[in-house]
Amino acid sequence: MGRLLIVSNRLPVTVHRKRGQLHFEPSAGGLATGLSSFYRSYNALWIGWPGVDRKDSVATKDEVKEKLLKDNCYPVFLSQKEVDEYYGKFCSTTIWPLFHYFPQYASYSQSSWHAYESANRTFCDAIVEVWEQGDTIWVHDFHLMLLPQMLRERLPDPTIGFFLHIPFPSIELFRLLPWRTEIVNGLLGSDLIGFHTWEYAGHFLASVRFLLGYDSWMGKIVAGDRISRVDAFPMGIDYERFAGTAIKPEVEKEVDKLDRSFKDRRVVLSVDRLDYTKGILRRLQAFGQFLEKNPQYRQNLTFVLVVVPSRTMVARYALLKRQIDEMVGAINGKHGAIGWTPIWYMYRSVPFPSLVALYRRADVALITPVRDGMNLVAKEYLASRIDGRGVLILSETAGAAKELGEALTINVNNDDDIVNALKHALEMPEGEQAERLRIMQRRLRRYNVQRWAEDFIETLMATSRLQEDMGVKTLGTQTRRKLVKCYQQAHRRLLFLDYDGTLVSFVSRPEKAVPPQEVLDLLSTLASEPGNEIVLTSGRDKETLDNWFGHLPVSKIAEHGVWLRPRGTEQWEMIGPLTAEWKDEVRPILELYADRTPGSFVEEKDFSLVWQYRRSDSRLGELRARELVLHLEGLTTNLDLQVLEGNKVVEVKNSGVNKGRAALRWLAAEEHDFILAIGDDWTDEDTFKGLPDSAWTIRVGLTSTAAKYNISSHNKVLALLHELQAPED
Ligand code: GDG
Repeated sequence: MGRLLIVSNRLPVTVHRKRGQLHFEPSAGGLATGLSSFYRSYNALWIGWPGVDRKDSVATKDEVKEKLLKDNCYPVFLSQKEVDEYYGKFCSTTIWPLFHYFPQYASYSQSSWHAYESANRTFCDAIVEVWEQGDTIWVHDFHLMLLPQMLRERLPDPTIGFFLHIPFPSIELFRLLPWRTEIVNGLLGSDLIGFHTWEYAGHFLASVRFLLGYDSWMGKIVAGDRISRVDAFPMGIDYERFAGTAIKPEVEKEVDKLDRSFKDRRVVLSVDRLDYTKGILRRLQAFGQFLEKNPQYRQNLTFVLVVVPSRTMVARYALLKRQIDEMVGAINGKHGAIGWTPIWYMYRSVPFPSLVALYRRADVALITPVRDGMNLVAKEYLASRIDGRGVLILSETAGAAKELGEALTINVNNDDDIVNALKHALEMPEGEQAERLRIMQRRLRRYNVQRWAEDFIETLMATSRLQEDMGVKTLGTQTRRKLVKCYQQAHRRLLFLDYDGTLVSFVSRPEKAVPPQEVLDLLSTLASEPGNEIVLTSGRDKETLDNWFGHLPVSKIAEHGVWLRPRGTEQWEMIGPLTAEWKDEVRPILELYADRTPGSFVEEKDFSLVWQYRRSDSRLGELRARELVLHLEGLTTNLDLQVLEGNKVVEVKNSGVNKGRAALRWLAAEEHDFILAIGDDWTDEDTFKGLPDSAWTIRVGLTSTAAKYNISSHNKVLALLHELQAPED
């Protein structure tokens, strides 16, 4: 494998200018701290903004670049104005509130969207500069959601992974974004898209289905001729760094110092960036109520509130800061006493050893975000509890709650919930604390940040290999040329062509898929070519096929092989003796499912019944389809029927009838020196399997198949058929 190019808005190193000198300092934040140990152990280059203005002098930029390169970092220079518009506005006041379920705070401005596009393009240019064949690109977070698609357009066949560190919201919120389609398309440029939880991944898949109509199967989305995989990778922490630091003498000293200050008091701790998503005001309110309801804890309890300054230039954050200041003042004023301040409030970033010492001394960590992609502080607190004591209280709306089932989880909007959880935590027997901690620590130690990153990269590689395997089966230019040549050199040619999904795309109502003139002309030309026999192999009823294609010199197979009509004949033939009495028993069952599933309906053919759910909500449809198949299974064995689940349909028909069996009729009739079959679903698999080895078989859509080749869409089928008619070179 080549290098790993990690791309994020900020580099793990930030450059400051102090008194004319450049200073290089580690960046704050979960991503930078979490991944910095991993990337140093890997053959990696980290690409991002170092905090330096693009308008700075060439000499400064050269110096920054040179120094950063020594640390395997590569700078993307953005101007302050760009950063203000792209980060300060689009990222902070559009994406951030909307994705954290604060739509009322989201603003939508065309100019900041343009800045976002342009910043993504600047990142793209920087990556194109350094990318080499074999490098893998891993893009991080909501600042760069357009980047994967931009890169795919500029680089030859790159492997691209994307990880979103914040929640992906439900479609009901995501659809509010004016540029939702662009964002989804941008992300789909990736081979692998990772989220912290399956809930977020599910929301993304629902948005893809809603906006672009692409379905997914086991987290795989087929978009055009590529597959994007979506999966959950709950980000871990550098466990040993916290557990190891917690026993260091300097931390012991800090803990002793804290002990002297707090004396025997119990300590509750919270650590957050200043942000309305973190639920700081609600937490303070609940803490005030706790003191009121539990006077026995007055004088005996201290709440250490660490708030790290953030986005201070945004008005909403400045306001929040004032509100926190006021509320802390009010609670301390109301409950405090000489020698006891209920809330210790620190509005600053604390040095790492002090942070770990606080984790170690706190009896309870009170982490109550309104929404949080993951929340690493919760995990860090647990890792630092080397003494086997301590209780974590965590909002159920933090991604971390999905993994930390042994924490006390609360609904942040319910003050009583927080008050009760605090009491529960403070009174929890030590044995229970140790047991809960032990289970969570074991999990965090195993799936640490290193494992998380490796897991992501391994899955990305597997997806990329899958893409390659698909590529091998995908009908490429050379194979297509060979096919066309074979066709042109042959004298007796037999072509089996499915209709829906193969010559035209699917539409919501089957009767609307009237063949376009282009398809009719194409079939007419192919069918009139001397030596050609065209067989339309459809699931449709014979009347529809006669209406649409009756005037063309083509043969037809209707109802997936029930009826055959060789060209030039007057009558349809039935494939064998079939019965239809069973329909009276089966129809009411299908109708029941049609009533229970909005948008679905029952289609009746001579010898089959079909429940169609293409227009239904796809999750509900799939659930009902499974139920229906189970429901029908017992019944149909007695009646000699088969139940088949297809592309948004469940079909019931007589056993032993299929397109493959029908196709034999033409194979037996005469010798052919060129046979081609193209189809898009399971009903065509019988045809592929029934044809001789020499036949060309092609499945539309990038799914596994008995056909020799895949082709991505019906448009490509039409292009291929047009090519067949072109004169030989
Ligand atoms: C995103 C998502 C997701 C905080 N205060 C101090 C300090 N910190 C360190 C913590 C922790 C990190 O900052 C904050 O972690 P978060 O999990 O809150 O993450 P964010 O970077 O804000 O943001 C979040 C995360 O990405 C990872 O995917 O969990 O949901 O919003 O590591 O220790 N460090 C020091 N002093 C402090 O005062 N030294």
